[in-house]
Amino acid sequence: MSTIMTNKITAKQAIELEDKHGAHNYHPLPVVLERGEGVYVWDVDGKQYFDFLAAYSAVNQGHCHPKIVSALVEQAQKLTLTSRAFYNDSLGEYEKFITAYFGFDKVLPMNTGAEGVETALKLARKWAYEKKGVAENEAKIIVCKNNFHGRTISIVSASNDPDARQNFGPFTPGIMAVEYNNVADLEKTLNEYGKTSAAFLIEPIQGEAGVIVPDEGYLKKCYDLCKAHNVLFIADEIQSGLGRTGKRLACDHEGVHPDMLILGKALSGGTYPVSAVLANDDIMLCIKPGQHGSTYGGNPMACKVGITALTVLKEEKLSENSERLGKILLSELKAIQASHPEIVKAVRGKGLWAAMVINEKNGKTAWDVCIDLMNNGLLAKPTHGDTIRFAPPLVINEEQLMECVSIIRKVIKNF
Ligand code: IF1
Repeated sequence: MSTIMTNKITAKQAIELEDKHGAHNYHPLPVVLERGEGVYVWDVDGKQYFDFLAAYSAVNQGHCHPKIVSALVEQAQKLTLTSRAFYNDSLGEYEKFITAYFGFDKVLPMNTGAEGVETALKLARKWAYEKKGVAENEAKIIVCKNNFHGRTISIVSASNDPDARQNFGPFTPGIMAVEYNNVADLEKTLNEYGKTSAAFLIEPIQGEAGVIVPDEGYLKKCYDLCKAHNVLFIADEIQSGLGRTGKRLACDHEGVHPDMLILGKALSGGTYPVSAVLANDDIMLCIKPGQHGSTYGGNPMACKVGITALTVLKEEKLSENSERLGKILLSELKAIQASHPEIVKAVRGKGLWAAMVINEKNGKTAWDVCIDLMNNGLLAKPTHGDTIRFAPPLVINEEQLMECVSIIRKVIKNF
């Protein structure tokens, strides 16, 4: 029988092509994916994996969610992009929907998370000069150490990660950093710089730093301090939001309603770059026509996909599922730590978002654990060398979760 010639690429070919023709700005796990559905992905050889990274929480609704994909496909055959030079029939509907969903007067639609963060910083500065009365070019932005807010020059200007900053200077001025989960440090900084500070930008849980969950009440105390100093509290919920921590937003755990909310990633269910900044009129209307924008910002595709992704989140009760199964995940990971304390240094998490810190043992690292996990059908990736983040799609069910826990237990046991 003649072999059926397919133009299907092999894993080796795919990796070689990327190595030869692509920038080397990543070091991916050696797996070449071809298809995704729900909690599963398949590689080019047909091997199935649990995706325990969910594209860093962009596919909370599961890979290729049928409702989100059909919203994308339907709009793609109608009208994909008008630019904001003209109105279209989708943007107003989306703006009404998302501002009602999160309780803000207005939204400024962008595309990537970093653009959302940059937009929030520009809004905060504008507000500081035009509403708070800070002297021109004096406005300060306060961030937290070990933050991750994206890769643009102003955002890495706020980073203390050498890899993010090395040889990308000179950096944007007017940014100060305080210790995360340390109210006194923020209080000290606000007492000294509060008068010229525009905003405090924070991840309610620090993702890239390794799922760092602050003490109960930390967010609320920071919010109250910001209010006392007339400084805007900006929540970067690009990764922590949209059900990941077991609530609609991580801020919801403490009943904090931020002055500005930044969303991205799962705002499209992983089908299209969609980000958003939400705020009330006193902040949002500081930006006038022609003072900010983006070619694709608020395009009809993003609007239809955004409405559907948020609807799926609510209709399928994904935050509730994340809360319930997250408790099981955390207790199971802590049980694995208890059985192998020499390998597992720490376990942290909230909702379906956890991190396991690995003790390097005879030269084997978290990366090696991820390779073993991959060989056992579960994909996860380390951050900062020794920490493995676990973040499955929020559509996972208890049976699938327990199967993943047994894979993790088996790999740690054999480590
Ligand atoms: C990469 C990290 C996670 C984010 C928060 C803004 C952004 C991100 C809290 C910017 C993006 C992504 C970037 C992606 C990997 C991933 C990541 F490892 F880089 F740090 F999730 F932790 N705020 N995070 O987490 O959003 O511009 O990327 O849409 O750079 O490899 P973006």
